[in-house]
Amino acid sequence: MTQEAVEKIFEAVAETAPHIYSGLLHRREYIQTENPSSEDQLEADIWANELLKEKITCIDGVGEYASEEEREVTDCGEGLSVAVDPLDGSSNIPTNNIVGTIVAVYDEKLPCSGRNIVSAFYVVFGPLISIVRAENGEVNEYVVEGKKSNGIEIYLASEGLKLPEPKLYGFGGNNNWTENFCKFENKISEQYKLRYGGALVGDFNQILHYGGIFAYPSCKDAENGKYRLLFEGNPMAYIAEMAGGASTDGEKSILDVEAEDLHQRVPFHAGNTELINRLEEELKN
Ligand code: FBP
Repeated sequence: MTQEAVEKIFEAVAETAPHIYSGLLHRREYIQTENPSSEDQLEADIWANELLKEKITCIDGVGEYASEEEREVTDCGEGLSVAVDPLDGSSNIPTNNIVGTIVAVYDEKLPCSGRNIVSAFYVVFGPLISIVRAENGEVNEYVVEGKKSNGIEIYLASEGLKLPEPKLYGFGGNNNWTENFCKFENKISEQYKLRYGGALVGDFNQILHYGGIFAYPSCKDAENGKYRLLFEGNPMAYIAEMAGGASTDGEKSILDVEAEDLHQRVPFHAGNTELINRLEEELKN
């Protein structure tokens, strides 16, 4: 039953992706509302959430739907809990840079630990629509093609993705880093090439493909960083770890961070294991 429901959730997200992509054109304006994390919302944020919510809540085997755009969890029956960031990096929409969708499927009521994830995936709206999916010890990448008939075609693009030798780094929040994180960044910047695009999906995706480390760390003005644990931190940490890498909140795997609040934030670092170990050492000093 669980696997059947996970499959349907994946299909629902894949089917919705081309609609979200093509619908962005007329929904690029900010509206007068904020999400539960006090961030301004675009029309596209609300609309993408409604599309995904409608498709996911009617799946047999889904018990809860939660969104970065909604304050409360929606109860929709018995079964898995689905946490969605409908449009990650939406401040990239007005400038036409990368955005995406992040989905975490938990086998426990929310809020719960990242150790309860049974599947995680993210959609990248880039030159192509791709989906990276982690489950049962494997990370695969798919390309989704929307058809004129409103149907979709899904192609398996890469099987068993593993983080290669490190090449890149990308760190958010640079004007407020702590002293220890600045020291770490100084060393890393001498060894690796910087790439930062302002959307977790795009920034993490290039680390997954080229190797390296991505972080939005604890900052002087935001001790817990920027990312929401249940919607962003956990699913990306789960994917990084399943691809042979590691994640940390600075001390331990993000998957071991206790979840107390639906919208709680977490300092996020993920990438090749040796770099995550070096970072943890540096932050201890
Ligand atoms: P949302 O757009 O879903 O709120 O995500 C937050 C986010 O846009 C991340 O995708 C991105 O990595 C980060 O904020 C960018 O932050 P900053 O503007 O500080 O670089």
